[in-house]
Amino acid sequence: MTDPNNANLFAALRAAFPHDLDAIAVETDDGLYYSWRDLDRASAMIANLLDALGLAAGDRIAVQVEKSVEAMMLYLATLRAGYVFLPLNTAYREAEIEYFIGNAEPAVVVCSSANADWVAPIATAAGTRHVFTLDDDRKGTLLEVAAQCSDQHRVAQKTPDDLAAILYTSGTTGRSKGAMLTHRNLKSNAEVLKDYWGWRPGADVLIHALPIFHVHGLFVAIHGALISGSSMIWLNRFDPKRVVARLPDATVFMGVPTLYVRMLAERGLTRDACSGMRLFIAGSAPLLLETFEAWRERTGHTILERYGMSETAMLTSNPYSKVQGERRGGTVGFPLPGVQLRVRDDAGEPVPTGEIGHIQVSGPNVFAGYWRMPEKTKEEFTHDGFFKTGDVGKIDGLGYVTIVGRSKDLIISGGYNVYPAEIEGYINEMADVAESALVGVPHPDFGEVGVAIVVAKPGAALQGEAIIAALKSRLANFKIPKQCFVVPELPRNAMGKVQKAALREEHKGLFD
Ligand code: MCA
Ligand code: AMP
Repeated sequence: MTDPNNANLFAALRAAFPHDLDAIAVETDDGLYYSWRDLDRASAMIANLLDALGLAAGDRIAVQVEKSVEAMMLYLATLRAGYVFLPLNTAYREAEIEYFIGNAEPAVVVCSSANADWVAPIATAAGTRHVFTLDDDRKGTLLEVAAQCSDQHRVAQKTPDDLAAILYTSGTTGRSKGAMLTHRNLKSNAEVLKDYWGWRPGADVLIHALPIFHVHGLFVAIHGALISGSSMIWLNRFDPKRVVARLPDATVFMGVPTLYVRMLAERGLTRDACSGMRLFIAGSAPLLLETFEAWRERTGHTILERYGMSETAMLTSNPYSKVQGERRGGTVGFPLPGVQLRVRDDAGEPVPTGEIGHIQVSGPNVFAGYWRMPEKTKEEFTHDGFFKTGDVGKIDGLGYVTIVGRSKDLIISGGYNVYPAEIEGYINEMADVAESALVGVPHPDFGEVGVAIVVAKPGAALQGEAIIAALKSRLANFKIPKQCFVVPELPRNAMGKVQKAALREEHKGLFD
Protein backbone atom coordinates (compact mmCIF):
# COMPACT_ATOMS: atom_id res chain seq x y z
CA MET A 1 0.00 0.00 0.00
CA THR A 2 2.80 2.43 0.84
CA ASP A 3 5.54 2.67 -1.78
CA PRO A 4 9.06 2.68 -0.28
CA ASN A 5 10.32 4.56 -3.35
CA ASN A 6 7.96 7.44 -2.76
CA ALA A 7 9.76 10.36 -1.02
CA ASN A 8 6.44 11.78 0.16
CA LEU A 9 6.74 12.36 3.92
CA PHE A 10 3.17 11.15 4.35
CA ALA A 11 4.18 7.73 2.97
CA ALA A 12 6.79 7.42 5.75
CA LEU A 13 4.31 8.51 8.42
CA ARG A 14 1.63 6.17 7.09
CA ALA A 15 4.07 3.25 6.96
CA ALA A 16 4.65 3.69 10.70
CA PHE A 17 0.95 3.39 11.62
CA PRO A 18 0.50 0.29 13.82
CA HIS A 19 -1.03 -2.90 12.37
CA ASP A 20 -4.07 -2.44 14.53
CA LEU A 21 -5.62 0.57 12.83
CA ASP A 22 -8.42 0.57 15.39
CA ALA A 23 -6.02 1.41 18.21
CA ILE A 24 -6.19 4.97 19.59
CA ALA A 25 -3.94 7.44 17.77
CA VAL A 26 -5.17 10.66 19.37
CA GLU A 27 -7.14 11.30 22.52
CA THR A 28 -8.26 14.86 23.03
CA ASP A 29 -8.20 16.23 26.53
CA ASP A 30 -11.93 16.90 26.23
CA GLY A 31 -12.76 13.28 25.62
CA LEU A 32 -12.68 12.51 21.88
CA TYR A 33 -10.84 9.46 20.55
CA TYR A 34 -9.41 9.12 17.04
CA SER A 35 -8.08 5.79 15.79
CA TRP A 36 -5.26 5.36 13.30
CA ARG A 37 -7.96 4.37 10.82
CA ASP A 38 -9.66 7.72 11.46
CA LEU A 39 -6.42 9.57 10.63
CA ASP A 40 -6.01 7.49 7.49
CA ARG A 41 -9.60 7.86 6.27
CA ALA A 42 -9.98 11.55 7.10
CA SER A 43 -6.67 12.49 5.49
CA ALA A 44 -7.72 10.47 2.42
CA MET A 45 -11.08 12.27 2.21
CA ILE A 46 -9.54 15.73 2.51
CA ALA A 47 -6.79 14.74 0.03
CA ASN A 48 -9.51 13.67 -2.42
CA LEU A 49 -11.24 17.02 -1.88
CA LEU A 50 -8.01 18.85 -2.75
CA ASP A 51 -7.40 16.62 -5.79
CA ALA A 52 -10.91 17.33 -7.05
CA LEU A 53 -10.14 21.07 -7.14
CA GLY A 54 -7.83 20.52 -10.09
CA LEU A 55 -4.82 22.11 -8.43
CA ALA A 56 -1.38 22.16 -10.01
CA ALA A 57 1.64 20.43 -8.46
CA GLY A 58 3.30 22.84 -6.04
CA ASP A 59 0.11 24.75 -5.27
CA ARG A 60 0.00 26.22 -1.80
CA ILE A 61 -2.72 25.48 0.77
CA ALA A 62 -2.70 28.38 3.26
CA VAL A 63 -4.26 27.57 6.61
CA GLN A 64 -5.14 29.90 9.49
CA VAL A 65 -7.35 27.89 11.83
CA GLU A 66 -7.60 27.20 15.55
CA LYS A 67 -5.80 24.08 16.68
CA SER A 68 -7.80 20.86 16.34
CA VAL A 69 -7.20 17.25 15.36
CA GLU A 70 -9.01 18.04 12.09
CA ALA A 71 -6.48 20.81 11.40
CA MET A 72 -3.75 18.20 11.76
CA MET A 73 -5.67 15.97 9.35
CA LEU A 74 -5.72 18.84 6.86
CA TYR A 75 -1.94 19.05 7.16
CA LEU A 76 -1.60 15.30 6.61
CA ALA A 77 -4.02 15.47 3.67
CA THR A 78 -1.99 18.24 2.04
CA LEU A 79 1.16 16.12 2.26
CA ARG A 80 -0.72 13.06 1.09
CA ALA A 81 -2.10 14.82 -1.98
CA GLY A 82 1.30 16.35 -2.68
CA TYR A 83 0.55 20.06 -2.25
CA VAL A 84 2.43 22.62 -0.17
CA PHE A 85 1.20 23.39 3.36
CA LEU A 86 1.40 26.99 4.52
CA PRO A 87 0.42 27.36 8.18
CA LEU A 88 -0.35 30.81 9.60
CA ASN A 89 -0.35 31.90 13.23
CA THR A 90 -3.92 32.40 14.47
CA ALA A 91 -2.86 35.70 16.05
CA TYR A 92 -2.15 37.33 12.66
CA ARG A 93 -4.42 40.23 11.72
CA GLU A 94 -5.50 41.70 8.37
CA ALA A 95 -2.26 43.41 7.35
CA GLU A 96 -0.20 40.33 8.16
CA ILE A 97 -2.55 37.89 6.39
CA GLU A 98 -2.80 40.19 3.40
CA TYR A 99 0.97 40.08 3.02
CA PHE A 100 1.30 36.28 3.40
CA ILE A 101 -1.53 35.48 1.02
CA GLY A 102 -0.40 38.11 -1.47
CA ASN A 103 3.14 36.79 -1.39
CA ALA A 104 2.43 33.05 -1.43
CA GLU A 105 -0.54 33.18 -3.83
CA PRO A 106 -2.15 30.06 -2.42
CA ALA A 107 -4.68 28.17 -4.55
CA VAL A 108 -6.63 27.27 -1.42
CA VAL A 109 -7.17 29.20 1.81
CA VAL A 110 -8.68 27.57 4.88
CA CYS A 111 -9.70 29.88 7.74
CA SER A 112 -11.96 29.79 10.79
CA SER A 113 -15.58 30.74 10.15
CA ALA A 114 -15.17 33.60 12.66
CA ASN A 115 -12.51 35.17 10.40
CA ALA A 116 -14.01 34.27 7.02
CA ASP A 117 -15.59 37.73 6.59
CA TRP A 118 -12.18 39.37 6.36
CA VAL A 119 -9.92 36.50 5.23
CA ALA A 120 -12.05 35.47 2.24
CA PRO A 121 -11.98 38.93 0.54
CA ILE A 122 -8.20 39.11 1.04
CA ALA A 123 -7.84 35.65 -0.54
CA THR A 124 -10.13 36.44 -3.45
CA ALA A 125 -8.31 39.70 -4.13
CA ALA A 126 -5.03 37.75 -4.25
CA GLY A 127 -6.48 35.34 -6.83
CA THR A 128 -7.13 32.39 -4.52
CA ARG A 129 -9.73 30.18 -6.15
CA HIS A 130 -10.98 28.19 -3.17
CA VAL A 131 -11.77 29.34 0.37
CA PHE A 132 -12.97 26.87 3.01
CA THR A 133 -13.68 27.18 6.70
CA LEU A 134 -12.59 24.86 9.49
CA ASP A 135 -13.40 25.33 13.16
CA ASP A 136 -12.15 23.62 16.29
CA ASP A 137 -15.53 21.93 16.87
CA ARG A 138 -15.41 19.66 13.78
CA LYS A 139 -17.50 22.12 11.78
CA GLY A 140 -16.82 24.13 8.65
CA THR A 141 -17.19 23.84 4.89
CA LEU A 142 -13.95 21.88 4.49
CA LEU A 143 -15.30 18.93 6.45
CA GLU A 144 -18.77 19.25 4.89
CA VAL A 145 -17.32 18.85 1.40
CA ALA A 146 -14.73 16.25 2.45
CA ALA A 147 -17.55 14.14 3.91
CA GLN A 148 -18.74 13.55 0.32
CA CYS A 149 -15.32 12.30 -0.81
CA SER A 150 -13.96 8.77 -0.96
CA ASP A 151 -11.92 7.52 1.99
CA GLN A 152 -9.51 5.71 -0.36
CA HIS A 153 -6.60 7.76 -1.67
CA ARG A 154 -3.35 6.82 -3.32
CA VAL A 155 -0.47 8.81 -1.76
CA ALA A 156 0.90 11.30 -4.32
CA GLN A 157 4.31 10.41 -5.72
CA LYS A 158 6.93 12.98 -4.65
CA THR A 159 10.65 13.41 -5.17
CA PRO A 160 12.86 14.35 -2.20
CA ASP A 161 13.23 17.90 -3.55
CA ASP A 162 9.52 18.58 -3.92
CA LEU A 163 8.18 21.19 -1.53
CA ALA A 164 6.13 20.01 1.43
CA ALA A 165 5.65 23.26 3.36
CA ILE A 166 6.41 26.96 3.42
CA LEU A 167 6.89 28.60 6.81
CA TYR A 168 7.06 32.37 6.97
CA THR A 169 9.72 33.78 9.24
CA SER A 170 9.79 37.50 9.82
CA GLY A 171 12.64 39.42 8.29
CA THR A 172 15.22 41.46 10.16
CA THR A 173 14.86 43.92 7.34
CA GLY A 174 11.92 44.19 5.01
CA ARG A 175 9.03 41.75 4.94
CA SER A 176 8.70 38.14 6.04
CA LYS A 177 10.39 35.42 4.04
CA GLY A 178 8.80 32.08 3.24
CA ALA A 179 11.19 29.24 4.10
CA MET A 180 10.64 26.44 1.57
CA LEU A 181 10.91 23.00 3.15
CA THR A 182 11.08 19.86 1.06
CA HIS A 183 9.94 16.32 1.75
CA ARG A 184 13.62 15.42 2.22
CA ASN A 185 14.09 18.17 4.81
CA LEU A 186 11.16 17.08 6.94
CA LYS A 187 11.48 13.33 6.51
CA SER A 188 15.21 13.20 7.25
CA ASN A 189 14.72 15.26 10.41
CA ALA A 190 11.80 13.13 11.60
CA GLU A 191 13.77 9.92 11.05
CA VAL A 192 16.87 11.23 12.84
CA LEU A 193 14.85 12.42 15.84
CA LYS A 194 12.96 9.13 16.05
CA ASP A 195 16.27 7.36 16.69
CA TYR A 196 18.02 10.11 18.64
CA TRP A 197 15.23 10.58 21.17
CA GLY A 198 14.57 6.85 21.48
CA TRP A 199 10.91 6.98 20.39
CA ARG A 200 9.40 3.57 21.20
CA PRO A 201 7.04 2.46 18.44
CA GLY A 202 3.60 1.93 19.83
CA ALA A 203 4.66 2.53 23.43
CA ASP A 204 5.11 6.29 23.74
CA VAL A 205 2.33 8.78 24.46
CA LEU A 206 3.06 12.42 23.64
CA ILE A 207 1.22 15.29 25.31
CA HIS A 208 0.68 17.73 22.45
CA ALA A 209 0.01 21.19 23.89
CA LEU A 210 1.80 23.48 21.40
CA PRO A 211 0.30 25.46 18.54
CA ILE A 212 0.47 23.66 15.17
CA PHE A 213 1.50 26.54 12.92
CA HIS A 214 5.23 26.43 13.71
CA VAL A 215 8.03 23.90 13.46
CA HIS A 216 7.84 22.82 17.10
CA GLY A 217 4.20 21.76 17.32
CA LEU A 218 3.64 20.94 13.65
CA PHE A 219 6.79 19.04 12.73
CA VAL A 220 8.83 18.05 15.78
CA ALA A 221 5.84 16.95 17.84
CA ILE A 222 3.43 15.52 15.24
CA HIS A 223 6.07 13.84 13.08
CA GLY A 224 7.77 12.44 16.17
CA ALA A 225 4.61 10.72 17.37
CA LEU A 226 3.35 9.55 13.98
CA ILE A 227 6.64 8.25 12.59
CA SER A 228 7.00 6.08 15.66
CA GLY A 229 3.39 4.91 15.71
CA SER A 230 2.97 6.60 19.09
CA SER A 231 -0.28 8.08 20.30
CA MET A 232 -0.98 11.63 21.43
CA ILE A 233 -2.96 13.31 24.17
CA TRP A 234 -4.12 16.44 22.42
CA LEU A 235 -4.82 19.83 23.99
CA ASN A 236 -6.14 22.55 21.69
CA ARG A 237 -4.77 25.15 24.09
CA PHE A 238 -1.93 24.98 26.58
CA ASP A 239 -3.26 24.82 30.11
CA PRO A 240 -0.58 24.02 32.71
CA LYS A 241 -3.12 22.41 35.07
CA ARG A 242 -4.43 20.09 32.38
CA VAL A 243 -0.96 19.12 31.19
CA VAL A 244 0.14 18.32 34.73
CA ALA A 245 -3.08 16.32 35.25
CA ARG A 246 -2.32 14.23 32.15
CA LEU A 247 1.35 13.51 32.89
CA PRO A 248 0.56 10.14 34.51
CA ASP A 249 -1.00 8.99 31.21
CA ALA A 250 1.93 10.08 29.04
CA THR A 251 5.62 9.42 28.38
CA VAL A 252 6.84 12.41 26.33
CA PHE A 253 6.24 16.17 26.58
CA MET A 254 7.55 19.00 24.40
CA GLY A 255 7.36 22.68 25.21
CA VAL A 256 8.87 26.11 24.84
CA PRO A 257 10.48 27.38 28.08
CA THR A 258 7.37 29.42 29.05
CA LEU A 259 5.37 26.19 29.25
CA TYR A 260 7.87 24.74 31.73
CA VAL A 261 7.86 27.95 33.78
CA ARG A 262 4.06 27.87 34.00
CA MET A 263 3.96 24.15 34.88
CA LEU A 264 6.46 24.74 37.68
CA ALA A 265 3.88 27.05 39.25
CA GLU A 266 1.47 24.09 39.56
CA ARG A 267 1.39 22.29 42.90
CA GLY A 268 0.40 19.05 41.16
CA LEU A 269 3.79 18.89 39.44
CA THR A 270 5.47 16.24 41.57
CA ARG A 271 7.86 13.32 41.17
CA ASP A 272 4.88 11.00 41.41
CA ALA A 273 3.00 12.74 38.61
CA CYS A 274 6.08 12.39 36.39
CA SER A 275 7.05 8.84 37.35
CA GLY A 276 5.81 7.33 34.07
CA MET A 277 7.39 10.05 31.91
CA ARG A 278 10.33 9.14 29.72
CA LEU A 279 11.33 12.48 28.24
CA PHE A 280 10.78 16.23 28.61
CA ILE A 281 12.03 18.24 25.63
CA ALA A 282 12.45 22.04 25.46
CA GLY A 283 13.32 24.38 22.63
CA SER A 284 12.43 27.38 20.43
CA ALA A 285 13.99 29.79 22.95
CA PRO A 286 16.74 29.62 25.57
CA LEU A 287 15.81 27.55 28.61
CA LEU A 288 17.05 29.38 31.69
CA LEU A 289 19.41 27.39 33.86
CA GLU A 290 17.16 28.14 36.85
CA THR A 291 14.18 26.50 35.08
CA PHE A 292 16.35 23.51 34.10
CA GLU A 293 17.50 23.09 37.72
CA ALA A 294 14.08 23.71 39.27
CA TRP A 295 12.53 21.09 36.98
CA ARG A 296 15.14 18.50 37.91
CA GLU A 297 14.72 19.27 41.59
CA ARG A 298 10.93 19.03 41.48
CA THR A 299 10.36 16.13 39.09
CA GLY A 300 13.60 14.16 39.10
CA HIS A 301 13.72 14.57 35.28
CA THR A 302 16.44 16.37 33.35
CA ILE A 303 14.95 18.41 30.51
CA LEU A 304 16.51 17.71 27.13
CA GLU A 305 17.11 21.04 25.36
CA ARG A 306 17.45 21.14 21.60
CA TYR A 307 17.89 23.88 19.00
CA GLY A 308 16.33 24.46 15.60
CA MET A 309 14.93 26.97 13.15
CA SER A 310 12.08 27.25 10.68
CA GLU A 311 14.65 27.10 7.90
CA THR A 312 16.33 23.95 9.17
CA ALA A 313 14.01 22.06 11.53
CA MET A 314 16.10 20.55 14.34
CA LEU A 315 19.86 21.10 14.33
CA THR A 316 21.22 20.02 17.69
CA SER A 317 20.06 18.09 20.71
CA ASN A 318 21.30 17.26 24.14
CA PRO A 319 21.86 13.53 24.44
CA TYR A 320 18.99 11.18 25.15
CA SER A 321 20.98 8.28 26.49
CA LYS A 322 23.71 8.49 29.11
CA VAL A 323 26.08 6.66 26.75
CA GLN A 324 26.08 9.74 24.51
CA GLY A 325 26.81 12.06 27.45
CA GLU A 326 24.93 14.07 30.06
CA ARG A 327 22.23 16.64 29.36
CA ARG A 328 23.82 19.98 30.09
CA GLY A 329 21.67 22.91 31.08
CA GLY A 330 22.49 26.11 29.22
CA THR A 331 23.69 24.15 26.16
CA VAL A 332 21.74 22.84 23.20
CA GLY A 333 23.79 19.66 22.99
CA PHE A 334 25.43 18.13 19.93
CA PRO A 335 24.74 18.53 16.21
CA LEU A 336 22.24 15.84 15.21
CA PRO A 337 23.48 13.00 12.99
CA GLY A 338 23.81 14.31 9.43
CA VAL A 339 24.00 17.97 10.52
CA GLN A 340 27.28 19.85 10.11
CA LEU A 341 27.49 22.80 12.48
CA ARG A 342 30.44 25.18 12.57
CA VAL A 343 31.34 28.47 14.20
CA ARG A 344 32.94 31.24 12.12
CA ASP A 345 34.27 34.72 12.84
CA ASP A 346 33.11 37.92 11.11
CA ALA A 347 35.47 37.22 8.22
CA GLY A 348 34.10 33.70 7.78
CA GLU A 349 37.19 32.01 9.24
CA PRO A 350 37.00 29.11 11.74
CA VAL A 351 37.30 30.10 15.41
CA PRO A 352 39.24 28.03 17.98
CA THR A 353 37.28 25.54 20.12
CA GLY A 354 35.26 27.31 22.80
CA GLU A 355 35.44 30.72 21.10
CA ILE A 356 32.31 32.62 20.16
CA GLY A 357 31.28 33.19 16.56
CA HIS A 358 28.49 32.86 13.97
CA ILE A 359 26.75 29.49 13.76
CA GLN A 360 26.55 28.03 10.25
CA VAL A 361 24.91 24.74 9.33
CA SER A 362 24.40 22.28 6.52
CA GLY A 363 22.62 18.96 6.17
CA PRO A 364 19.64 17.24 4.55
CA ASN A 365 17.34 19.22 6.86
CA VAL A 366 18.45 22.64 5.58
CA PHE A 367 15.72 24.33 3.53
CA ALA A 368 15.60 24.88 -0.22
CA GLY A 369 15.59 28.69 -0.01
CA TYR A 370 13.20 31.58 0.52
CA TRP A 371 10.05 31.64 -1.58
CA ARG A 372 10.59 33.88 -4.61
CA MET A 373 13.65 35.53 -3.01
CA PRO A 374 16.70 34.08 -4.81
CA GLU A 375 18.90 37.05 -3.88
CA LYS A 376 18.01 36.86 -0.20
CA THR A 377 18.57 33.10 -0.27
CA LYS A 378 22.01 33.58 -1.80
CA GLU A 379 22.97 36.11 0.87
CA GLU A 380 22.07 33.70 3.65
CA PHE A 381 24.34 30.90 2.41
CA THR A 382 28.15 30.81 2.40
CA HIS A 383 29.99 30.09 -0.85
CA ASP A 384 30.45 26.48 0.30
CA GLY A 385 26.76 25.93 0.99
CA PHE A 386 26.38 26.52 4.73
CA PHE A 387 23.31 28.37 5.97
CA LYS A 388 24.03 31.38 8.19
CA THR A 389 21.69 30.92 11.15
CA GLY A 390 22.08 34.43 12.58
CA ASP A 391 22.73 32.77 15.95
CA VAL A 392 25.95 33.39 17.81
CA GLY A 393 27.51 30.58 19.82
CA LYS A 394 30.39 28.30 20.62
CA ILE A 395 31.31 24.61 20.64
CA ASP A 396 33.28 23.24 23.59
CA GLY A 397 35.95 20.54 23.55
CA LEU A 398 33.37 17.79 24.02
CA GLY A 399 31.21 19.08 21.19
CA TYR A 400 28.41 20.72 23.20
CA VAL A 401 26.96 23.74 21.42
CA THR A 402 25.98 26.81 23.44
CA ILE A 403 23.99 29.68 21.96
CA VAL A 404 25.13 32.95 23.50
CA GLY A 405 23.17 35.45 21.45
CA ARG A 406 21.99 36.44 18.00
CA SER A 407 23.49 38.62 15.32
CA LYS A 408 19.97 39.07 13.90
CA ASP A 409 17.85 41.71 15.63
CA LEU A 410 15.22 39.34 17.00
CA ILE A 411 13.25 39.00 20.22
CA ILE A 412 11.94 35.55 21.18
CA SER A 413 8.93 35.97 23.41
CA GLY A 414 7.23 32.87 24.81
CA GLY A 415 8.65 30.94 21.86
CA TYR A 416 7.32 33.36 19.22
CA ASN A 417 9.67 35.49 17.15
CA VAL A 418 9.23 39.24 17.16
CA TYR A 419 11.33 41.22 14.69
CA PRO A 420 11.95 44.75 16.00
CA ALA A 421 12.29 46.11 12.44
CA GLU A 422 8.68 45.15 11.72
CA ILE A 423 7.24 46.71 14.88
CA GLU A 424 9.40 49.84 14.56
CA GLY A 425 8.09 50.19 11.00
CA TYR A 426 4.50 50.28 12.26
CA ILE A 427 5.35 52.74 15.05
CA ASN A 428 7.32 55.03 12.73
CA GLU A 429 4.32 55.26 10.37
CA MET A 430 2.25 56.90 13.16
CA ALA A 431 1.64 60.59 12.54
CA ASP A 432 3.42 62.07 15.58
CA VAL A 433 6.36 59.68 15.73
CA ALA A 434 9.86 60.77 14.74
CA GLU A 435 11.59 57.45 15.41
CA SER A 436 11.51 54.38 17.59
CA ALA A 437 13.44 51.38 18.83
CA LEU A 438 12.14 48.04 20.10
CA VAL A 439 14.37 46.07 22.44
CA GLY A 440 13.98 42.74 24.19
CA VAL A 441 14.21 42.68 27.99
CA PRO A 442 14.07 39.72 30.39
CA HIS A 443 10.60 38.59 31.48
CA PRO A 444 9.84 35.91 34.09
CA ASP A 445 7.05 34.26 32.06
CA PHE A 446 7.86 34.87 28.38
CA GLY A 447 11.65 34.78 28.79
CA GLU A 448 11.98 37.99 26.84
CA VAL A 449 9.45 40.67 25.83
CA GLY A 450 9.56 43.74 23.62
CA VAL A 451 9.73 47.26 25.04
CA ALA A 452 9.29 50.22 22.70
CA ILE A 453 11.18 53.49 23.11
CA VAL A 454 9.69 56.24 20.98
CA VAL A 455 10.67 59.82 20.09
CA ALA A 456 7.89 62.26 19.19
CA LYS A 457 8.07 64.76 16.34
CA PRO A 458 8.90 68.29 17.55
CA GLY A 459 5.87 69.81 19.25
CA ALA A 460 3.83 66.58 19.18
CA ALA A 461 2.38 65.06 22.35
CA LEU A 462 2.58 61.25 22.42
CA GLN A 463 1.39 58.70 24.98
CA GLY A 464 2.95 55.24 25.23
CA GLU A 465 -0.47 53.66 25.95
CA ALA A 466 -1.95 55.18 22.79
CA ILE A 467 0.88 53.74 20.72
CA ILE A 468 0.28 50.30 22.19
CA ALA A 469 -3.46 50.59 21.56
CA ALA A 470 -2.85 51.58 17.94
CA LEU A 471 -0.50 48.61 17.43
CA LYS A 472 -3.05 46.21 18.92
CA SER A 473 -5.50 46.95 16.15
CA ARG A 474 -2.97 46.03 13.48
CA LEU A 475 -0.60 43.34 14.73
CA ALA A 476 -0.66 39.86 16.24
CA ASN A 477 -0.98 40.09 20.04
CA PHE A 478 2.41 38.51 20.84
CA LYS A 479 4.16 41.27 18.85
CA ILE A 480 2.69 44.10 20.96
CA PRO A 481 5.35 45.74 23.17
CA LYS A 482 4.60 45.11 26.82
CA GLN A 483 5.64 48.72 27.62
CA CYS A 484 6.17 51.85 25.58
CA PHE A 485 8.18 54.88 26.68
CA VAL A 486 8.23 58.27 25.00
CA VAL A 487 11.67 59.91 25.34
CA PRO A 488 13.32 63.07 23.99
CA GLU A 489 15.98 61.15 22.04
CA LEU A 490 17.47 57.70 21.42
CA PRO A 491 21.05 56.98 22.50
CA ARG A 492 23.39 56.84 19.50
CA ASN A 493 27.02 55.92 18.98
CA ALA A 494 29.58 58.04 17.16
CA MET A 495 28.39 56.64 13.83
CA GLY A 496 24.83 57.76 14.58
CA LYS A 497 23.58 54.18 15.09
CA VAL A 498 20.94 53.65 17.79
CA GLN A 499 22.54 51.88 20.74
CA LYS A 500 20.04 49.14 21.47
CA ALA A 501 22.40 47.54 23.99
CA ALA A 502 22.21 50.71 26.12
CA LEU A 503 18.39 50.68 25.92
CA ARG A 504 18.29 47.00 26.90
CA GLU A 505 20.56 47.71 29.84
CA GLU A 506 18.42 50.68 30.94
CA HIS A 507 15.19 48.66 30.89
CA LYS A 508 16.43 45.21 31.87
CA GLY A 509 14.88 45.32 35.35
CA LEU A 510 11.38 46.37 34.22
CA PHE A 511 9.75 42.99 34.86
CA ASP A 512 11.91 41.70 37.72
C1 MCA B 1 0.54 35.56 24.34
N1 MCA B 1 0.91 36.82 24.57
C2 MCA B 1 2.21 36.93 24.39
C3 MCA B 1 2.64 35.66 24.00
N2 MCA B 1 1.58 34.83 23.98
N3 MCA B 1 3.07 37.97 24.51
C4 MCA B 1 4.35 37.76 24.25
N4 MCA B 1 4.83 36.56 23.84
C5 MCA B 1 3.99 35.49 23.72
N5 MCA B 1 4.46 34.32 23.32
C6 MCA B 1 0.11 37.98 25.01
C7 MCA B 1 -1.37 37.75 24.92
O1 MCA B 1 -1.83 38.25 23.71
C8 MCA B 1 -1.89 38.55 26.11
O2 MCA B 1 -1.93 39.90 25.77
C9 MCA B 1 -0.80 38.40 27.13
O3 MCA B 1 0.39 38.17 26.38
C10 MCA B 1 -1.01 37.26 28.08
O4 MCA B 1 -1.41 36.13 27.34
P1 MCA B 1 -1.59 34.69 27.95
O5 MCA B 1 -3.04 34.39 28.15
O6 MCA B 1 -0.69 34.53 29.10
O7 MCA B 1 -1.05 33.86 26.72
P2 MCA B 1 -1.41 32.42 26.31
O8 MCA B 1 -2.56 32.43 25.41
O9 MCA B 1 -1.45 31.56 27.54
O10 MCA B 1 -0.14 32.02 25.44
C11 MCA B 1 1.12 31.91 26.00
C12 MCA B 1 1.81 30.70 25.37
C13 MCA B 1 1.86 30.92 23.85
C14 MCA B 1 1.04 29.41 25.68
C15 MCA B 1 3.20 30.59 25.96
O11 MCA B 1 2.54 32.11 23.58
C16 MCA B 1 2.46 29.77 23.12
O12 MCA B 1 1.79 28.78 22.82
N6 MCA B 1 3.76 29.85 22.80
C17 MCA B 1 4.44 28.77 22.07
C18 MCA B 1 4.98 29.28 20.79
C19 MCA B 1 5.58 28.16 19.92
O13 MCA B 1 5.00 27.10 19.75
N7 MCA B 1 6.77 28.43 19.39
C20 MCA B 1 7.48 27.45 18.57
C21 MCA B 1 8.00 28.15 17.34
P3 MCA B 1 -3.22 40.79 26.10
O14 MCA B 1 -3.42 40.64 27.57
O15 MCA B 1 -2.82 42.17 25.70
O16 MCA B 1 -4.29 40.20 25.24
S1 MCA B 1 8.99 27.02 16.36
C22 MCA B 1 10.57 27.54 16.65
O17 MCA B 1 10.77 28.52 17.27
C23 MCA B 1 11.80 26.78 16.26
C24 MCA B 1 11.93 26.26 14.94
C25 MCA B 1 12.08 25.72 17.27
O18 MCA B 1 13.27 25.57 17.60
O19 MCA B 1 11.15 25.08 17.75
P1 AMP C 1 12.21 30.44 14.14
O1 AMP C 1 12.50 31.58 13.25
O2 AMP C 1 10.88 30.50 14.77
O3 AMP C 1 12.47 29.20 13.43
O4 AMP C 1 13.22 30.56 15.35
C1 AMP C 1 14.51 30.08 15.26
C2 AMP C 1 15.38 30.69 16.31
O5 AMP C 1 14.94 30.28 17.60
C3 AMP C 1 16.80 30.22 16.23
O6 AMP C 1 17.53 30.87 15.22
C4 AMP C 1 17.29 30.53 17.63
O7 AMP C 1 17.65 31.90 17.73
C5 AMP C 1 16.06 30.28 18.47
N1 AMP C 1 16.12 29.00 19.19
C6 AMP C 1 15.54 27.84 18.90
N2 AMP C 1 15.81 26.90 19.83
C7 AMP C 1 16.61 27.51 20.75
C8 AMP C 1 17.24 27.10 21.96
N3 AMP C 1 17.09 25.87 22.45
N4 AMP C 1 18.00 28.00 22.62
C9 AMP C 1 18.15 29.24 22.16
N5 AMP C 1 17.59 29.70 21.03
C10 AMP C 1 16.81 28.84 20.33
